[in-house]
Amino acid sequence: TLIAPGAVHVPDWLGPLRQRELLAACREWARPPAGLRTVSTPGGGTMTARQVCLGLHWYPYAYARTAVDGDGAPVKPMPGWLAELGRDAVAAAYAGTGDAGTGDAGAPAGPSEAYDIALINFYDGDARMGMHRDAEERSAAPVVSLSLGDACVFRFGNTASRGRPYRDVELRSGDLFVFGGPSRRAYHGVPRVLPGTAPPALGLTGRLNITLRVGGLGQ
Ligand code: MD5
Ligand code: FE
Repeated sequence: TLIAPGAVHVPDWLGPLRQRELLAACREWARPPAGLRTVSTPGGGTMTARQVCLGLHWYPYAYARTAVDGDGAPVKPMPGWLAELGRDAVAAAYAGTGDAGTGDAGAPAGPSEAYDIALINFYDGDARMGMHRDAEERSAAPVVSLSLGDACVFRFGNTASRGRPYRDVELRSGDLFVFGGPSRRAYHGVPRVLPGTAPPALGLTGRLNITLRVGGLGQ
């Protein structure tokens, strides 16, 4: 479903088996060193979603090679299979819009732009994420978002301000969302998680979101 130019929602893209595999991988990545951490914001607060990074470590508002605001360990590498999943996700999303990632659907990553960063956010029942833009990547390649566990209300906004107009979309376990083209720099957030909505067989309480990104930040 095309939500806005470049913004494509593909419900239920990951089947139950791939959801379970991805969750198992996230649980491994969440372990120390450079594992799951609470992110402090420059204003003195903390983010309610906890995070683990692969490839490069995000901290407000920059990337680093080590978990600078965690245990200082080198960030875990981005696995090749996850980079491929990012590329496949973009192809699948834009194929569904009928114009293969050109024009209104947004441009796919260039041939030399591999997905090299994964940010994994864990939301418990009362976690949320305020309206923000993702601007630390230098590449214009689409951001790939994969959701696991409890559903959430995802708020997709505009490029001018945090306020209206925005559109609320429910994201459920297994859903893919690709943000490319003009939507790459739109404001967005997660106003709430919907506790108790995870598929029972997955064995996850809370919500996990995996974003795959092209940094364009060099080696
Ligand atoms: C989430 N994560 O559900 C979201 C999914 C983050 C974050 O926002 O920064 O980790 S990614 C949503 C996204 C990325 C890039 C552009 C746009 C949305 N957008 O234009 O709406 O945990
Ligand atoms: Fe974001």
